[in-house]
Order: sequence, then structure tokens, then C-alpha cells
Amino acid sequence: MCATCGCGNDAEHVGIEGQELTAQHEHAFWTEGSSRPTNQEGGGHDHKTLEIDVLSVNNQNAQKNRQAFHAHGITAIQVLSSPGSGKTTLLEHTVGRLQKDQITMGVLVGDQRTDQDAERLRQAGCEAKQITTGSVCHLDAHMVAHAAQHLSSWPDILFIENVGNLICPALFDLGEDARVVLLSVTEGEDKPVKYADMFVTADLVLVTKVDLLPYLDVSWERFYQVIQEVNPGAKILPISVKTGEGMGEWIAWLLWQKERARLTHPLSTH
Ligand SMILES: Nc1nc2c(ncn2[C@@H]2O[C@H](COP(=O)(O)OP(=O)(O)OP(=O)(O)O)[C@@H](O)[C@H]2O)c(=O)[nH]1
Ligand SMILES: [Zn+2]
Ligand SMILES: [Zn+2]
Ligand SMILES: [Zn+2]
Ligand SMILES: [Zn+2]
Repeated sequence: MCATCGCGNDAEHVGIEGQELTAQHEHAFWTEGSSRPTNQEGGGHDHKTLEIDVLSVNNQNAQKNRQAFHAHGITAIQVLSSPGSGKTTLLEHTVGRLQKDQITMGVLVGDQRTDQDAERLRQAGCEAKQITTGSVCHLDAHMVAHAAQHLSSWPDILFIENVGNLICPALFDLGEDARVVLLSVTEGEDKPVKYADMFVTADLVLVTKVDLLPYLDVSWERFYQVIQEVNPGAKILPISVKTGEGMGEWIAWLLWQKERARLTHPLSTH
């Protein structure tokens, strides 16, 4: 929840792969040494505790996710943007590229309703699990742990596609190693200033749909300049799935994240 708007107070209608998350349940993904999903021992809990301090509880859960990801040799990349900026499309086009580099990928994808994005990603050839957030406008670390538990194997890179929303997802650490924020050229170059929290937390900003720039009154340089002013530390790349522009740099960045995670967490198996 965005701490004040109350959008996350009610976790009752959260669905993981079409099953509602009930009040009492197990947390197998966080259990140390759990080799793979299903029927592992884990502590159950009462969701009322989540209301005490949503963000601090989320941070604790994110830390557990991070440890579990590293223990399983998973590099986790969170993908964020407003609705329709091209998150799922980019991931669909990423599957085959990573396969060429012998890297397996999986996706956990959040939407308010429907499993359409997960289905698209399965069609593209990777394992994908849908989280439906119901009345909640963002993913939290707890939902991610439950969805991860449904994976049939641990991928080298796990993408977590958040609900399309430039506001409160910025506040929630999901336990990822890096954050990618997409901004499509049709949204306007003022968005990084207006939705600064989102852009400040990005490790990589992808300016998407640059094939459409000839039809607009804004240049790539202008996007670059505005994003750089808001977050001087972020890497910023232009990308288009239509022309393939930027796809090579995107894949290189992902491979570097994988390598960085391996060097930072030498105990992980990958
Ligand atoms: N011209 C152009 N269109 C694109 C590009 N990438 C995505 N699109 C189109 O943008 C639309 C939305 O793309 P999605 O990938 O569904 O966007 P999303 O960010 O996953 O959307 P939500 O999950 O609903 O937030 C689709 O019609 C895509 O075909 C691109 O590089 N160029
Ligand atoms: Zn909200
Ligand atoms: Zn739980
Ligand atoms: Zn999507
Ligand atoms: Zn929210």
C-alpha cells in the first residue's frame, strides 16, 4: 500500500496462479534449503500482522526473498512502468535472446486482474506465474514469495513484472537485485519529474517504443536529459522491439547483472 492511500490494507483478494491467498498458509519459499516448491515446511502467519507497519514488514519479507533468491542462484530483476509501456512485450522478446546465451528465465507478473500476461509469456517460451492483486495497485514481497513457490525450476534470471503504475510500486522492495523502469516515448518526457520516486529507484531506465519518435515532437536526447537530471546514476537506453534497437545492450546489461550477482554472492550455485 502507498502507506497513506490504503490500497494495500486488504490482502484477501490476492490470487497466485488463480488461487486466492487465504489467511493461514505456509511460506515454503523462505525455508532454508528448500530445493524446489510444494509442500515444504514453513511458518504460517496471520495477515493481520501485515497491517501493523506495511512498509517495514515488506522490507523484512523482501530481505527473506533476497536471501532465498541468492540461495537458489536466481538473479531477480524487477520491471516497472505505467500501464502499456511495453513490459510484457519486452520480456516476450527477451526469452529467445537469453536462450542463445544459455540463460534460463522465468517471470512473475502482477496485474489487477487476468492471467493474460502470464499466458503471453508462456507462449513466448518461458515459465510465467500470474499474481492478481485485486484491489491492490502494486506487488509486495509477500505476494512474490508465494508466486515464486509455484515455479517448477529455479531460473537463472527471474523477472518480476509489477502492476502498471508509476506511483506506489516504487515504495516496495521485492527482494530484487536490480530495478528496470520503462518509459515509452508516447507518455511524454515530463514523467520522470512528475513521478520522481519511480525514476530515482531505477538502476536502468529503458526509453521504449523509440520507433515511434518520428511521429512525435520530442527527441531521444530530451528523454535522456530529463531522466539523467532525476537520476544521474541510472543507466539509460533507447529500445524498440519493432526495430530491435537497443536489444543487444539490454541483453548485455542482463548478463552483467547475472555476473554481478555471481560475484557478490559466491555461495550461490550459478
Ligand atoms: N511501436 C511499438 N509498440 C510497442 C513496443 N513495445 C510494445 N509495444 C506495444 O505497446 C502495447 C503495450 O505493450 P505491453 O507489453 O502489453 O505493455 P505492458 O507494460 O506489459 O502493459 P501492462 O502489463 O498492462 O502494464 C502493445 O500493443 C505492444 O505491441 C515497441 O517497441 N514499439
Ligand atoms: Zn495506492
Ligand atoms: Zn504468506
Ligand atoms: Zn504487462
Ligand atoms: Zn499500491
